[in-house]
Amino acid sequence: MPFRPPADRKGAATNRIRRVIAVAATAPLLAVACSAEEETPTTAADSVTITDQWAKAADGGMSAAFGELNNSGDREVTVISASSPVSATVELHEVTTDGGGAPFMRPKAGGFVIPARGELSLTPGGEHIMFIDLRGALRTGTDAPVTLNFSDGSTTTFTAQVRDFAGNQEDYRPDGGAQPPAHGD
Ligand SMILES: [Cu+2]
Repeated sequence: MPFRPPADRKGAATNRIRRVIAVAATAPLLAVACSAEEETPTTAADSVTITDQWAKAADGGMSAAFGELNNSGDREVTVISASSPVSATVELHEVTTDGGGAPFMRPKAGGFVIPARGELSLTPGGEHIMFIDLRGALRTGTDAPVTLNFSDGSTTTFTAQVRDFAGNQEDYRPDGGAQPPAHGD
């Protein structure tokens, strides 16, 4: 192809056409790849396992559950909510810091995302499953069942072992930390 200066509009148009042809040529390949993926329907619940799950012992009020979530699937999955018989309300929380550097926790916008073939650690001081308004004491050595609800409608239930744990008494700011200084979210 002969050299054309950048100002040559005909040359630019030719390049644009070549690009369209290139995209059209790859489109059938993409269609094949997509339909192959749809032939293996796995729910998020099928792909996710939890290990080392535990919950913090508490006399009442609030507590939390933790563990290692593992996604064996090829697509990222999202936990959008959780429930448990141990408390009236269960929330998906993250811990962040305010303008003064003080840690606090709040509902995690968008839920918990577990990357494809990846892991998500729920830890004290990090993302965790929050029990609010415990229906009774969570005693060490007992079990707390927790159900995770995924964005595709599937669910999985695991049992967290209740343990003594004294650390991480984060401030709870259900409004997302909108006290001054405001964060704008
Ligand atoms: Cu929390």
